[in-house]
Amino acid sequence: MSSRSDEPVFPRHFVWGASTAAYQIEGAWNEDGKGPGIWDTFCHRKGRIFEDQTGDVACNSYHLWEKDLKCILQLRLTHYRLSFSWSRLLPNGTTDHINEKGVAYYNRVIDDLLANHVTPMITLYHFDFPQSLQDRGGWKSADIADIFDSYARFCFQTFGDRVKLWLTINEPQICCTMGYEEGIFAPGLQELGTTAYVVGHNMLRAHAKAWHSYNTIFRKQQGGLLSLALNSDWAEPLNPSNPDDVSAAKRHRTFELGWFACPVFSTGDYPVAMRARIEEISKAVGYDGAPRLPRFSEDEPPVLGSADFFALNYYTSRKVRAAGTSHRELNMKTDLELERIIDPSWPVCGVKWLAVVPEGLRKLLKHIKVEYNNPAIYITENGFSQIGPVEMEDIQRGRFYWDTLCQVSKAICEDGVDIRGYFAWSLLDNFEWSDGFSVRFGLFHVDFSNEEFPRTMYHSGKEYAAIISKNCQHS
Ligand code: GBH
Repeated sequence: MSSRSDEPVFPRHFVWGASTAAYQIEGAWNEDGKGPGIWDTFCHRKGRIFEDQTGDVACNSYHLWEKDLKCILQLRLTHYRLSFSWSRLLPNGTTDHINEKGVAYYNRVIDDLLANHVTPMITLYHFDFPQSLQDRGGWKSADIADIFDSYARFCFQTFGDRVKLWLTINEPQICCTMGYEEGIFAPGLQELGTTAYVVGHNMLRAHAKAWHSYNTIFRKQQGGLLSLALNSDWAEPLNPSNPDDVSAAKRHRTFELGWFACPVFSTGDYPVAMRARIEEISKAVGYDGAPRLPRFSEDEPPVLGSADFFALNYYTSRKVRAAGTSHRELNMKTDLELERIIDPSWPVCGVKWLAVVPEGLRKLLKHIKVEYNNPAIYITENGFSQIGPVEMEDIQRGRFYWDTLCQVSKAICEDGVDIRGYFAWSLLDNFEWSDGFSVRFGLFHVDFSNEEFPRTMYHSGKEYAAIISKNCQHS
């Protein structure tokens, strides 16, 4: 296969998807036996979220699933990525109590997808952690790994006859930093020093246990694939001829992607440079406690190899400059000692963090190929947001999908990256975490002021659908 013109081309069985997450779309936060999650608690406290909005109702997808299905079919997606609300299935987080109505809801979604020849990809945990487990220490507590493993086994047992693509944890790096160190995301903790590393460690332990459970108990019969979704920006040095910037950019990649990708895909342990850096900074700050970055135990299922494919969430890029920190407290900022810069030539859309850099995705994909032994890659999230007055004719966003998919096509055809699929974030406008409903990522517009929550395809959705229909032979 070769690309002759600017037209993107894709392998025959390329997967075309869109993604959502339970808390962002479902609503029905306390209905039909669902237990509370940390995002319920977080949003119900005032002052956390844009205009104190919540996901209590969101897109009401719990009641309006048929509308979502119509959107999926209108786009002619081959795959749909959604997440399970852990506390809708297991209200207190453990298998002591199973909520049959939650099981029935996801059974219906899965069965409807399959009846319409759409393949589900399920994320077991996308930020909405059960509150009762949070009350017991959440991801800080070592025993969470076994509890997660039981939840995962329950899901494989219940849904795995039909679900063949699984993601355990969505964006552990974001959960650790934003949830436990910066406090911008639930559970809203601001614990400096070691917490983020401990949380990340328990997430990796949990993930590895779930993969091994799948591998030994379910794989033979169910034949599915399992991974975890890792987020990463593309980072390059602000001044490529300044060695300090070069190593700062490398450090950025190591701490963001390498933190989780290296143990799973490369060495079975954290990056050597990450451990060395944390030790160096800890020493410089005068810290003499236990090592901040934990070690994996030989008595536990190995984390190396605990993924059947590489799942990547990519949104943006940064230029990176080395920058000393003035107040030397122990946190990830001090460990990193760098500044992240948006190149003035990059258009920024919607949210202020999202500089549009499609070529950064291609560079990142190539980096993953080289660094992590040429894995099969699914791009499990990528998107572009709108802010302010709604524009149904979102020409710029339509162009974004085109440009991005051209870069993906080049990564496949020219760089030989093994990319299996692309999932747009998101199927629908939805509850965008701290930004509430002020930021819209959907291929479909949702009118939140109308109690029917009508979904209407944006121009960009049509563009995406056109690329799909051109490149995909539907069975
Ligand atoms: C994903 O997270 C989530 O998986 C998804 O649920 C979410 O809706 C989607 O992206 C869109 O945000 O301001 O430079 O310090 C991406 C996580 C967290 C990435 C905030 C950008 C801001 C970094 N995002 N982060 S910055």
